[in-house]
Amino acid sequence: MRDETGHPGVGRVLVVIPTYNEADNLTWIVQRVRRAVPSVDILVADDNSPDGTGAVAEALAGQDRRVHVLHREGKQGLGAAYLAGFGWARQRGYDAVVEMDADGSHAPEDLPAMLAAARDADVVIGSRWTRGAQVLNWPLRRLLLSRCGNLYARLALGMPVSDATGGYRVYRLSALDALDLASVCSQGYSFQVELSRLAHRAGVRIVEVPITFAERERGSSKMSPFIVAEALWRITGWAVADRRLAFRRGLHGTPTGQVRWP
Ligand SMILES: Nc1nc2c(ncn2[C@@H]2O[C@H](COP(=O)(O)OP(=O)(O)OP(=O)(O)O)[C@@H](O)[C@H]2O)c(=O)[nH]1
Ligand SMILES: [Mg+2]
Repeated sequence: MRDETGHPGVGRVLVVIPTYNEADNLTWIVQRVRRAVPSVDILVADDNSPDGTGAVAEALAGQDRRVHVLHREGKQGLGAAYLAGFGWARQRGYDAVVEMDADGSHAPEDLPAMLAAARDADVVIGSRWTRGAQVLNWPLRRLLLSRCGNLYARLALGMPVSDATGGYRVYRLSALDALDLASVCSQGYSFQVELSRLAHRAGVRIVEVPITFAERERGSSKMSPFIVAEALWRITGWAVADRRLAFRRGLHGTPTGQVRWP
């Protein structure tokens, strides 16, 4: 029997959309996903948004059986919402999850190319900083923050990834199973860097696909100085821990298998 929720070469795909006060954006983004890739299911992971996003999500789920809602108690950060979404997907036997913002920055129209790349990859990162990508309407300070943040992450952590902070991704569930998700502690942007780091170290196949990223037009950003500071100190902490471990290994010749990475 044909699996009507399957995407060719990838299997059952769940697009996880975390929301906090995105009532003005959610219907628009869900409709665009449904048009761009009819084969996927959608999970809205809402942190009890005061603006009624949860009710908008319920209305969408009532009209479309492929749209689901995960109501969470309160605002606990992007990372926690995604981990809950990954767990939801695992319990229901999905083969891959997609991370996508609700604010329109991640164009659903780019998803077919990302899913095509996922046929031969474990993790697909929709990159703003690879050849062919476009970033529309971002102010200079955001461009600089993203470029510098990515440069720092790449150099500090030695990852060959152009957009380690980017939040538009496809993960195969089998790849997530290879990562120690219980160790993840990031809340904001650093969640994306932390998962990139875990994936890189687990040796799973990471591929980047150029995307067209656009500044949000409606609703307000949840970016904060705390989120930027968290990324900075976590990346620095991981880099220091990596170097200490490499030094200890050099000193004692400790086999990799006996070392627990921080
Ligand atoms: N469930 C949940 N979703 C969140 C939380 N914080 C942010 N989000 C959602 O995560 C996505 C990204 O958040 P944005 O506010 O767009 O943050 P950003 O994209 O890093 O920043 P901008 O580029 O300024 O928009 C959006 O869909 C938000 O609604 C949270 O604490 N819980
Ligand atoms: Mg955004």
